[in-house]
Amino acid sequence: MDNSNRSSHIFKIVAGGAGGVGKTTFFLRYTNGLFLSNTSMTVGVAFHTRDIIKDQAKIKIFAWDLSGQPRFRCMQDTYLLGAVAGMLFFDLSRPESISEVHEWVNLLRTKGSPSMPIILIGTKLDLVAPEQEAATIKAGESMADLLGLSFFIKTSSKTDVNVSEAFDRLVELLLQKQSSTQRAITPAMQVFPTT
Ligand SMILES: Nc1nc2c(ncn2[C@@H]2O[C@H](COP(=O)(O)OP(=O)(O)OP(=O)(O)O)[C@@H](O)[C@H]2O)c(=O)[nH]1
Ligand SMILES: [Mg+2]
Repeated sequence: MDNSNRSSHIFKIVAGGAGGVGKTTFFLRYTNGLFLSNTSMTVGVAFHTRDIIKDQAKIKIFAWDLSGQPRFRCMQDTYLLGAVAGMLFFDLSRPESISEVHEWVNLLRTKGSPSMPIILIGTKLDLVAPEQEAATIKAGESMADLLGLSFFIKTSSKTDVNVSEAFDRLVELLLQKQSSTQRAITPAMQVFPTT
């Protein structure tokens, strides 16, 4: 197969959210296809990567998985530099964990790029009682609307629900953003040809 006309993209993504909500487990499911029931808390920051192909484009995802433990917050700012998107997490089976999302949005928008798309991910769907599911999902959707986030998605790393879908939708968004930026700068480049 001829790969020569495929473009390459590198997307640096940062992830945040309260301690223990399942960030690291989510990335391990995506990058290794595994579910770990006994992860240790992340010390400071962890790094995950995966290569994918979407719409003929070769994409490298670099994800910086920031620990949710407040004691590491002071050393995390540098990892936000150059990030093109954010993934923020809360635990659907522990609805109070959504209250930290606001603070994470502020951190990403002030120390990272103010215009970066941020998505909200509800984790551990497998632990949510059926009668509580509708209310928890509504809380996630309302929070995403309130904070101007790109979308909310419910997931389970344990039963592998919506993990790849969350990345697919985010990558699609980033590709669209990049192509609209390119369209916006192309006319100027035509005025000043380089040849
Ligand atoms: N049942 C269930 N448990 C999960 C799921 N995702 C994560 N867990 C468990 O939740 C616990 C904490 O997960 P982590 O991924 O370490 O949480 P974290 O957000 O990275 O935590 P910090 O690194 O401290 O910020 C682990 O015991 C996981 O196995 C899930 O989808 N379902
Ligand atoms: Mg972790």
